[in-house]
Amino acid sequence: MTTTILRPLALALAAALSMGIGSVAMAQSSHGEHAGHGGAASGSATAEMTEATVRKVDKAAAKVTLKHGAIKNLDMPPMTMVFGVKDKTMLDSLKAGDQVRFIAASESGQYVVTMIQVVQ
Ligand SMILES: [Cu+2]
Repeated sequence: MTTTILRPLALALAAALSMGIGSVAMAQSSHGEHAGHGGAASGSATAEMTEATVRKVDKAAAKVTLKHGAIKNLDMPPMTMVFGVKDKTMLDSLKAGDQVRFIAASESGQYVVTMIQVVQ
């Protein structure tokens, strides 16, 4: 009686353990890769996307304040800062508090968001 209950339990536990460890590692590596693949699919050598939280949107000045993670292509650590945007209409769908992914570039001494999307 006890063995029929315990054996499946032990198997399930072992499976859950190995799956748990496996999925944690996968979640971490696939996270960054997903963002990169999504953006890089069409234009091969494009920069990786960076996650950020929108702090402020200034449509009149075509600027957006982002609390961003490390931006690899700009060699920039995580911080909150103001970016210009390539196109003002990029700000239409953004509001303070939004979680976003974006790509920024340095253009004539200014940091400019070239691509941004809200993360659902
Ligand atoms: Cu920055």
